[in-house]
Amino acid sequence: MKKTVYMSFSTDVIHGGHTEIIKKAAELGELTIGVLTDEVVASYRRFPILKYDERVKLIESIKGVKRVIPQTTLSYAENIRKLKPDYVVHGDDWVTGFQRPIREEVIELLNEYGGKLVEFPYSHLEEYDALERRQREHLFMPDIRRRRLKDLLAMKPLVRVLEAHNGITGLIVEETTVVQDGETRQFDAMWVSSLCDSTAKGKPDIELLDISARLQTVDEIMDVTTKPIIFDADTGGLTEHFVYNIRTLERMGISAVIVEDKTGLKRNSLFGTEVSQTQDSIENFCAKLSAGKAALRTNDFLLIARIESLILEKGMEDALERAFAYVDAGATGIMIHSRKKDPAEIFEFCEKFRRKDPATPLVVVPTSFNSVTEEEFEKRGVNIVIYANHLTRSAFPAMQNVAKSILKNHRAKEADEMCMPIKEILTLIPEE
Ligand code: SPV
Ligand code: MG
Repeated sequence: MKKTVYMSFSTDVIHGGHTEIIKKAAELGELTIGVLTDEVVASYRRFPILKYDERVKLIESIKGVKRVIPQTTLSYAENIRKLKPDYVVHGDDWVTGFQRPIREEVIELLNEYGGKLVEFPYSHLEEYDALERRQREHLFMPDIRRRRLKDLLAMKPLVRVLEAHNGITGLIVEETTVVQDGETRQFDAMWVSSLCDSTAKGKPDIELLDISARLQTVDEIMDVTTKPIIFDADTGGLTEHFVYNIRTLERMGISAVIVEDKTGLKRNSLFGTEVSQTQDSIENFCAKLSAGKAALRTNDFLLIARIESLILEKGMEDALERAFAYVDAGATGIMIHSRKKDPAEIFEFCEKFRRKDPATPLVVVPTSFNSVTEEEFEKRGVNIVIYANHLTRSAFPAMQNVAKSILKNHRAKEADEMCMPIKEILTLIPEE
């Protein structure tokens, strides 16, 4: 009987290196190719320029390919168990690096029934590397980048976002990957928080940084990363200004803006009612949203209205009334905020909102109600989870400790173990 062969592909640029390995694999037997779904590709490599269906068509048309099926995790386990191929074929580039555990799992699974892993030398041609670099360059471009949050929302039930406030924190959000249970996890997008942007500049979070300063931060992040950006626009300021600023944000390639329904001197929401803060009227805020929506030039950008009723203890009914009014006025997303540790009020809002509105993306910022997992949020209809300040809150205490250690010891030796080695710091910055 003819032997069976399995390979997996994530690429959206087919070159001679790929067709060569496919040819060799097909010589071993009947070849099935598992095409990684968009969600998996985006979770470990980069956002695919060609969507899954297109990539399937490309692979199907290559000589030697008998059949194409989806591979829905980076792990091969599901497809190997289903197909029990005689051979799994891969380039030898996964012997080291983050794919190593995936490879080890493949070997274990094959050993269970006597299958074999066949590895061909990976072709390191400069022109292939250049091709991949060019695809990546593409992802930096504003028109391509802007749309990506909407694409992600269509691709996966929950989008995971972490705050970034400069180039290096942007790179941490962009690059950090963990491999767990055959699955890779990364952050999908970045939050440019008013709190963290202000804190990084040593200023209070009271809408003190002007739009130029805020956009300078965004520009710095955009220069070195490709993931979509959600911009915290505080109250959006005067409607007469907001209509200009929202266009600028859209033109720069930001993917979404969140505006909160407060007015006057804005204070950080986590102060709640401990400081005086005023909520805008539904009418005024709806007018701001409608004007902002009308000013947009594309259909790619999300205008997310943030409801402060629970923060300001105005009650659930007020929060819900506002949510529906804001969507009617043109908001294309809703963020509900709370500073309670107990997530009950957030859950209640999500349930009641979803009963009437199953589609509008729902955003939460679980700084206080941080015991809730992403899976629980997903079950309750949340689409975007923003970890809004965690790189700021982790970095600065570490710096204070190092500063204190140097002062106490009159030298830096003791502080060294708290510091990343210089060699590692250098690897944080990707080489061009
Ligand atoms: C921010 O990160 O600046 C926010 C979220 O607006 S919060 O700090 O919780 O108000
Ligand atoms: Mg803010």
